[in-house]
Order: sequence, then structure tokens, then C-alpha cells
Amino acid sequence: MCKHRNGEWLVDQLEENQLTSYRAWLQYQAIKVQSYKQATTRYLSIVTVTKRDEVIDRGLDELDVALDAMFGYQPAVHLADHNETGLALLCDSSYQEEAYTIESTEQRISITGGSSRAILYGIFHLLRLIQQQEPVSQLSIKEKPKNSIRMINHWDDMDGSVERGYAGPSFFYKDYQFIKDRQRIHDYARLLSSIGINALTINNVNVHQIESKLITDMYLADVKQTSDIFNQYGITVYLSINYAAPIEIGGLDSADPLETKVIAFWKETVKHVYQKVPKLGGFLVKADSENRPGPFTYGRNHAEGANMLADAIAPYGGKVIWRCFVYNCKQDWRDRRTDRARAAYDHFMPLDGQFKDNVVLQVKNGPMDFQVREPVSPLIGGLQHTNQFLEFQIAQEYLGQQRHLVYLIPQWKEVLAFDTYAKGAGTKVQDIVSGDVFQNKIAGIAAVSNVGKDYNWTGHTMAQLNLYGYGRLVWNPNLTAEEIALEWIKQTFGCHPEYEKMMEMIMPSWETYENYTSPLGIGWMVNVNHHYGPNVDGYEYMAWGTYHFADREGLGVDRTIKTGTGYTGQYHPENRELYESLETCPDELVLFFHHVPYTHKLKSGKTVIQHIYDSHFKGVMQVEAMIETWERLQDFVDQQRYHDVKARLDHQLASAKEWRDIINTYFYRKSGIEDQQGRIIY
Ligand code: GCW
Repeated sequence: MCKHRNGEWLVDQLEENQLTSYRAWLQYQAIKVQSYKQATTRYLSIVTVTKRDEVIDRGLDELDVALDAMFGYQPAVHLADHNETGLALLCDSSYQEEAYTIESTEQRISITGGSSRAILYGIFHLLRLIQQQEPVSQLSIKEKPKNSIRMINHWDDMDGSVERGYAGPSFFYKDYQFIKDRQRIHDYARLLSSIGINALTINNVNVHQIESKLITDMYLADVKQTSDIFNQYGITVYLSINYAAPIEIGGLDSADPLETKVIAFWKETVKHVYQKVPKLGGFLVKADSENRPGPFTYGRNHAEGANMLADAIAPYGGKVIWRCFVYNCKQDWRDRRTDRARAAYDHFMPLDGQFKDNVVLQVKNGPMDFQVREPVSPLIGGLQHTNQFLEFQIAQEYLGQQRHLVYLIPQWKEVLAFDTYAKGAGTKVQDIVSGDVFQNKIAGIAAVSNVGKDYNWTGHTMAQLNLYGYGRLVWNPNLTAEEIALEWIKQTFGCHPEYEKMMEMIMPSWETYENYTSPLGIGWMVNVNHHYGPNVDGYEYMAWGTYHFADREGLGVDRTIKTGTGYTGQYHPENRELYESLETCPDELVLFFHHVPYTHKLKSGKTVIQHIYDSHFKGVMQVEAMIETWERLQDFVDQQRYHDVKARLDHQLASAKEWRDIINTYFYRKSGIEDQQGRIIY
């Protein structure tokens, strides 16, 4: 009987040409350059390992499969304390838990890690270098992650759908059951581990009726099995829970966090959950948000709500991750004083310092909701005595839904590099969320997943890059967007210099998307509910708090202290002044902070209306350029991936034209101002 090797892709439903896409960045293409092959394999015929456990074994599997595929052999593995030659995997308790080094000498490469997980990361690092055909004879690498928790949040529902999913159905659930064949989960865990992800929620933050039962015996055995798989790859599983579980599954008439019977319900429930799934990381909670239940119903605040759960879960080392996406989603559009952007700060700032040690507040990167352009949430840098996670969205809900090529790392890098001035100049977001600035006990970054059951995981082949880049960036925020894209290209497509032309498509793609969609930080202008495609007034007269206020004179939201909603007052003085004044407010956010006439002159020298016209014409041309670049790669990329990307780019162009014409026409008709260049506007 043929021995199953864990590192191997086993999905038998896929055709060979689809498998290439499925392998994503773990292609391990055969390396034919003889000199490189010799210089590398001389280190890798024997692997010495000081101890074995399930995590190290996954690393050994990976080496087995990777070396076989790249060089045509499998290394011999010895259990020994010491070896002068070959690859040595060593554990060193003086290292931080996830830190590792990779050192080469004449005869030997050693990967030394503070834990089995760190060694696994070291193995993936070495394989990443080899895939890129980087020399390995003089390595002196020291790595430790900037963020101790590097998490992905799934918005998968148990009916098999994925909220804001653009890559097919869930590969966790179907018809209210866990999918029995777990191979896909193994493969996913490998991909995540290879980029350093160490935490995962497996169900949607909107926890509906059935999903509320994930913490009951109906599903706990499946949760345990899932958790076991991820644990082998160094990943801890968390569950999203329903705040009203005491009512929904406990039969109580209340979920009031201060009521004894509610407290008792959670204590019992959590105890039982940890008996069944001892390695569960904890709970993620969306409470009092978009019609989800929460402590507000009982006149309690969010610290009271979260702390009650935190007490219940603390004996097991569990964490409560509490989302700050709390705002009034039943706003009257006529009411111009209520400002959704203010909501997270207004709700949570007064509670700073009141949360228990095992509670983390999870804050979306912007104050609204994952738009193409937003300022950084003032809660980051506001909160000083509370554990916090930053939340990004890898799923491209408002950024082309994985039908448009949009590289998200440049946007996230801007967020991470943003100076909050919380402790004077240079207090960057990346140092706050890592816990360095305020010495937080729990710190890190989470992001909404972009994967599904599609053969290539992400719908758009190029969207694999956003998942890859997310992991790499949260491990090390100092990597440049270029570095990340380039290493992804080489691993995903190959080392031929021709592939590097993809950089011309990838690097400007965020700016391109911004150019043809909503301008200057105003956001939205999308169709209601599904959020795809242009609809300038889609949300204008609705209750969601997402308005542009365009009239015949101008547009934008006045969020100043002086004449507007006062949102700018949530920032530290330097940023407050920067945004408050129209003179200093950066062009790209001008409509987020100010209501201005169409004739207002930007720092670029253009008027707002001319900027709108120009950027929309330019955005479409940029997509045309992307297509030209891609077409030149036809002979180099396998047909499956070539056609997948080509079809999506063609769609992107059509969609970009629709955006251009609708936005330009709308504002031309509102303002009556001609395009200086006399281009076609309808
Ligand atoms: O942007 C909104 C999405 C919702 C999502 C919500 C959230 C899971 O449109 O689908 O719900 O954000 O982040 O909770």
C-alpha cells in the first residue's frame, strides 16, 4: 500500500491543470540549474533532528515532498543530538517561542528554533529561498515575528456559504455539517503555516442559529478534529460565538452579563467546551453590531459584556476577542450630526483600561468599513490600556470582489506606517498593534479570509498574493510591498525574469482601482447589499451611515470640529490639525473630512471635479495596460492560470468602464462643469 505523505496535495477532485493553481505558492517546481542543484542538495541529503513531534513531523513531510519535487530525492532523517553535515533541526529553549535562526557553515545548515513551530517556520523559510533559487551556502538569518498573534477570520456559515466570499463555497461546512473529507483543511493549514499564520477562527462573526451550537455536543467533536489538524501546523483554532447563546442554546430568558444564571451558563458551557477541545484559543465576538445581540440590550456596556466571558474562559487560558465594529445601522439619512465614523471610538474609548487581561479589542483598520481609502481608525493610538488587534480584510468586499486585480499590501503598509502620535512623533500603528508601545499582554493582527472551495482557493489567481502577502506582512511589517510581490511571483510562477513583468500589473493596482471607483476618500457608491459595481446613490438615502452628500455645488462629509461632526477630534493633536484644516488635509482623504465645492483646488493643482474626470479616465487606461502586460506573458504561464487571469482582467476592464462612465456622468450632471479635456461623458 502506498504510504500517504502529509505534505502532498491530495485533492483528487482536481484535474492536473487545476492542481498547479491549487498549489499556490508551494509549487516546488523541478530545479534544473545544475550548479544550483549541486550547491544546495549537498546540504540536504541528511536531516538530523533532536526531537520529533507532530509539528516537526509536518516540517519533515514538507521537506520530503519539496525536495522530491524540486530535486528528485527524499532526504534521510536521523534522530540525533548532533551532526556535522546536512540539515540540522535544533530546538533551543533560550530562543523566543516563535524565533528561529538559519545558519550555514561549509558542511551544514542548521535551523534552530524556540519551539517546534519555530522550526517548522524555519523549514518553510528555507524552502522559500530554494524555490527562489537563492544561494543557501552563506545563510545567517535571524527571524522573529513582529506580531505574536497572526490570525485569519473565516466568515463561513454552516450552510456552506461564505459571507463576503468570492472563491466558491466553504471548505469547512456543507449542509450544516463539517465536510467529512478533511484533506482540503490539511492543505490549507500548510499554506497558512508557510506564511506564519498561527491563529484561525473557523466560523462567521455573524453567528446564526445553527452556528450557535458549535459550542455544544452537536459539533464539538468536529471542532476538536479541526483544531487537531491546525495544531499540527502550529495554528490555534478559535470559535465565533453568539452573545445570545444563553437564550438560543441555554433556554434562558436573558443574556444579561451581570445575571447569575447567565454567568453560570457561560462557566458551564466553557468548561464543557474545553473538556472537549482543550487547545481551543478562545472566542471571537461580534456584539451589538449590525443587528447582532449584545450587552446593550440589558443596559450593560461592552466591558461588562466581554469581562463576563473573559472570567469564564480564563481558567483555560482562553482569550475573548471582542470586535469594535459597533455603530448605529439604523440611522436617519436626514440626520447629519450622527457620524458612523465616530462610533467605534465613542463606544470604546471611555472603556479603555476596563477590560480584563484576556480580552482583546479587534479594531478595523479604518473607522468605516474596509473602503478603498479611509484614514486610520483613531482607536488605534487612542486605546492605551487595552489589548488590541488590528483587523484587515483580505476578502475584497469593496475592492473588486476578487474579480478585479487589487494588491492590498500597499494599502496595509500605509496603515501600519501611519504615525498616530500617541506617544509623540513616530508612534506608528505597527508598533502599537504589536503590543510594543503600550506593553500589551495580547497583541496582533487579524484579517478576514479570502479563500473558498474554488480550485485555486481565491477565485482570482492574483488574489492568492493578498493571502500570501498578509501572512508575510504581519510577520514582518518592514518587508516592502515589492519584496513580497516578487517572492510570491517567483514561488507561484517560477524564477524566469519574464514573470517579473507581473510587477507592472500588481504594484499600481490599488491606485488603479481607486482611480476608477469612489474618489478622494469618500468611499461606497456601490450597489446595496452585494456591494459590487457602481451605484453613486446606492446608500445615499439609507440607514447605514454611508453618505457622500453630493449636490450641485459639491460633495464630501464635513467631519471637522469647527463645522462638522467633530470626528477629527478623535485624533491626537498633530493628526487632528492635519485633517481639520482643508489646507493641510491630504488630497486622497479630502472628501472624507470635508465638504467642498467641485471647484475646490486640490494640492495637485486640479479642481475636485477635474480630478474626478481625470482619475476615472486614467483608471481605465491603467487596466488596459494591465491586460497588455498579461497578454505578453501568455507563452510563459500555464494555460489554466493564464485564462483565469485573462478572463478576469477583461471583466475588470468592462467594470472599470462602467464605473468611469457612471461616476463621471453623475458628477457632470450634478455640477454642470465641463471636462477640460472634452472627453466623452454621457
Ligand atoms: O462590511 C460589513 C460586511 C458584513 C460583515 C460586517 C462585519 C460579517 O458587509 O458582511 O459581517 O462588515 O465586519 O461584521
